Formats: sequence, C-alpha cells, structure tokens
Amino acid sequence: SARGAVAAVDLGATSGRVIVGHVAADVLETTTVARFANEPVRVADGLHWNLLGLYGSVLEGLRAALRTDADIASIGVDSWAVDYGLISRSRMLGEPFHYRDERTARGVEAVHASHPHDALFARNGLQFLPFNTLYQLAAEDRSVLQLADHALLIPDLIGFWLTGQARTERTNASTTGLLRADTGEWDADLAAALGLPQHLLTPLISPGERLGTLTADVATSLGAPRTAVTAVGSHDTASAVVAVPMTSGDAAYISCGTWGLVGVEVDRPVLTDSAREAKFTNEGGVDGRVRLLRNVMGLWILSETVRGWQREGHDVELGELLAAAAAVTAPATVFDVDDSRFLPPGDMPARIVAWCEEHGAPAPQSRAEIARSIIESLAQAFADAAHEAGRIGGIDVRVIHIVGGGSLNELLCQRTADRAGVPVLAGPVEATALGNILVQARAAGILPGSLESLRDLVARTHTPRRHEPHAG
Ligand code: LFR
Repeated sequence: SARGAVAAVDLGATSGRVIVGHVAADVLETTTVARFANEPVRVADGLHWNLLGLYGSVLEGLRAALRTDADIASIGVDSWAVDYGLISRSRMLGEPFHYRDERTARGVEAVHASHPHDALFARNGLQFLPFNTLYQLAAEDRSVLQLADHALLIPDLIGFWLTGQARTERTNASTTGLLRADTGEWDADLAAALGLPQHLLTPLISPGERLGTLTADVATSLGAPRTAVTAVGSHDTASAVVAVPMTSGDAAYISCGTWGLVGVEVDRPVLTDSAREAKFTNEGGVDGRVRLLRNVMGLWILSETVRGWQREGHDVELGELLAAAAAVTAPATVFDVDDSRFLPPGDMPARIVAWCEEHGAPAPQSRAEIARSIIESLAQAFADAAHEAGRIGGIDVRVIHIVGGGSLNELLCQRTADRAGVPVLAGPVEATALGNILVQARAAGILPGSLESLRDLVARTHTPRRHEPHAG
C-alpha cells in the first residue's frame, strides 16, 4: 500500500516547528526536525512579528527535513490567524503587526461606525475579536495601504516566498472578517464599503490544492528538488480540528495552546442571534466543514504570568508550579478569563487581583494559588463554552477532546472534565501538525477518504488519555 513522507511547518504564537510525517494506511509517525522561538518585538510604532527571522528558521527547518528524508512529497504551512504582511511588487512593506498590538482599537471604532457587530456577524459569522483582519486593515496607515498590491496572511506570505504564488487559503481567510459565511467567497461589497482596495485580497485556494512548487532559488538554497507546496488548513485551529480523534457525533473539542478554541464541528454556519450573543464564531474548516467555536483566552494568561515572574528574577518552572497548584486545598476564585484586560501583554497577576477586587471575590495570594485560580477559571470557561457550543450547534455533548499543548496539562484536563461533568479525552499534543500532515498525505494520494477516516487513523495511532469527571 501507499506510503510517503510530507513536511509540516507549524507556526504558533510562541514557537514554530517543522515536523516530518511518515504516513500509510495504518501509520502516522512524526519526527520534529526543528523547533524555534517566535518572539514578538516592540518598536516605536507598535508590537510586531519578526517574520523575516521566522522565515529564516522555516528554511533552516526545511533544510533539516530534506536532509532526513530526501523523498518528501510535499510541504504545507499553517500558523495563527488574522495577521498579514503587505506586499508591493514582492517586497514586504514592514514587519507584520502582532494581533495583540493596541492599534486595532482605532480600526474597531472606524469599522463599527458604519458596520456594527451584529451587521458584520450576519455577513461573516465571526465572534467580535478586536484583532480580526478587517479591523487591522482599517487601522493601517492609508498611504502604506495605497502602495500595497496584496495583503497576505502569514502562511500565505510564507507560501508566496516559497513558490512565488499569491493566494489566500480559505480556512484562514474565514478569520479575516472579509469572507462571506454563506458563500465562502470574498465579501467584495464589505471591502469596498470600508475603503479597502479589492486587489489586496488574492484568489482563494482550498486545503488539499497545490499552491505551487518551490521556486528555483528556494530549491537551490535548500539543496532540494522543486518540491510541491500544498495548501492545508493553514489556520492552525483548522488543522488541529482535522486531527481531533472524534469517533462519535457527540463530541466537543478544545484546541488549547495560547488560545483555547472551544467548539463543535457543524455542516453549515449558525448565524442566529443566540450564536452571536453567546460570542460564537463560524470559521471555515477543511472539506467545507464549519468550526462553530468560541475563542477563550487560553494558556496565554498562565504563560504570560510565568514570563512576568521570570522577568522579575523569580526562578519559576512550569511543571513545579502546576504541581504546587494541584496541591492547593483552599477554594480558588474563578475569574472571567475573557475579560478584555487580559488580552495585551503585561502584569497578569495584578490584573487578576484587580478583577477580584472589583467583583468582591477573594484574590489569590501565593504563586501556587494564582496558578490554581487561572486553571480553575480556564476549566470553567472551557466547560461552559463546550456545552454552549453543543446547545447552539445542536449536539448533545457527551465527551470533550482537548488537543494541543494544553492536553499535557493534566490538572487543566481533569478540572475541565469535573466542571463539565463529561469525560475529557486528552491528546494528541501535536494535533495541528498532524492535521497539516494528514491533509497533505491525502492530497498526495497516500491516504484515501473523508475527515472521519483521517480522524480514525489519529485515534488508532495516538490513543487519548481519559479523564473521568469527579464531583466537587
Ligand atoms: C490560535 C489562533 C486562533 C486565533 C488566534 C489569533 O493559534 O489561530 O484560532 O483566533 O490564534 O490568530
């Protein structure tokens, strides 16, 4: 039977990796050939990604991949959503902004003046998030925007540098706010009404389609043949959902890393008032599925807390901190993790204390108590969003899958099960890369079939860890 290798480039908000997947009908094996930090940089005009640095790391990772496996059939790229680089005749006009940069507030004001959120939701089906691409574009310097030929989302920008082809992959396009939820095509009327030049938006491409092949220059620099580059679910969450080992129709999923993306998979967008009021989003999935989910703040709050302590010179290690948090016996305050004060980088413990004071709740004191309070608050938000997703999507949720980095956090998984009252199935940790690999392998003819058969392969090769719910 068919067997082959593909390379997945997966860029997260704190780190990136290049992973080679070996795939056959009963095989899904991965080797991480490169792992590198992704560190945003603040300069005079705001918070940016160091995209050229990241691209350099991607090339180095691909070199390592091609050294291990000369016969890699294809390359696929995914990353976080919404952010973009402006391109003028193949030149990038400055480093892309980070979605946590505060300039987006200006864009929200400008867009909502003519298109309030409920009017937008009817078109694009998205939860209000102040960093969605349309708000960022509305906050751009108009003279810079005038110079641009295209706005390319991060994976598409890397795909453009690798192949010379300028396309926008559909799952990630669905996070821009400029794609119609009903047709899945660009909302040209909305772009025009917001004064955004049509040519910024490049032709759409679907997961599984071939973007192109490595340019001669890139191939030479990698010492490789002109390998194919395949479009995958280039929104990392879309790839992660492909690899959630859901084997029944009663599952919710949580893709948990920097964010906790909590939802269910449905066949068509849910554009009702109740979906909008419950802060749900309809993002595009692979094979035309819809990811009905809510963005919950995620491990960002915990990792930014730990980073803050480390900056202050404290010797804090995550594993030890979580062990201490698990041992806390005093009841922990559950705070609202989705309060917008937790979005920008900064002093998280101080913000948690301020939240508690404003709400007349006891504030956690020690580092262990703070960590426990964060975990309990995330678990509660996850449990609530999973059941609400089921209610809105018409699914009776009997099991919750947690994939991504958060699946390694046993306390978080257990407390989510406890608070949701249903079992949590944890893993795989590298769901995003697996989803990227699976879609490429299917496009290369190595694997047949439906998303269900791809998920079945994940379930057979990456058995999840089961957490039964306990009362109290
Ligand atoms: C997760 C993610 C979320 C998106 C956020 C910002 O990595 O892609 O789905 O809302 O990052 O892009």
